[in-house]
Amino acid sequence: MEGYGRFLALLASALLAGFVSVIFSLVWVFHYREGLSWDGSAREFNWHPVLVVTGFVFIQGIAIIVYRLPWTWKCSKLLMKFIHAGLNTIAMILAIVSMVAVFEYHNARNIPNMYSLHSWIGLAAVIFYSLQLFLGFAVFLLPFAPVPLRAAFMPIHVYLGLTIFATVIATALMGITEKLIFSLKNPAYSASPPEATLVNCLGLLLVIFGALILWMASRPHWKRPPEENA
Ligand code: ASC
Repeated sequence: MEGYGRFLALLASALLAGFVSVIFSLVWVFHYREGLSWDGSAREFNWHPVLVVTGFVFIQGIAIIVYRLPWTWKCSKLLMKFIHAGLNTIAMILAIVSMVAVFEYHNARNIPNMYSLHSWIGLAAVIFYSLQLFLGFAVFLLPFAPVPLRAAFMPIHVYLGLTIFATVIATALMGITEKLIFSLKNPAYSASPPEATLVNCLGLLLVIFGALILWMASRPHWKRPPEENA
């Protein structure tokens, strides 16, 4: 493989950025907020950033690049499709649970739902992601779709997948910003308290993670080599 060492260095960097993002989201909710629970309180809301960062960003990012891991090229294509679909299914479930946490918290506190741009784009991302998963399963995993249909749908699937992933990261940045403005009162966000610095760094890490995944996913020479009857 051309540039194997470079691929591994990028992969290690992406895994580190993703892993530290998850840790930062946990430090945020446990150290600076009230932790996690499922009782309609602000602690139920806190599942939202944790599950989005873990599932909708980190796991989705890994799902995108599984075909490009060179040591999987000797595994069957079907197995890799199941891993790709399985990781995306886990990410979808975590994204849905993360939204339920917000709705339950809002409803328990009489906070309006679905008014912010973050919520509009976020809900659209979850809907398109679920549609993408369903269509990908029907076209690429079930044995019914003819090869010409698979070939025609593939560029759309790749384009939609990368666009949804980038949109999810942009939406997470909006959500992080909203939450800091809402919850930092004394001292305010503008006074740069430690929580604000930590969470700004979380946003920066999400952008770095996204940039690395999109780079690895878009280099043609790191594609899984085509095989007969695949
Ligand atoms: C599949 C599969 C591929 C593509 C190809 C059409 O289901 O395994 O490699 O679709 O057949 O682009």
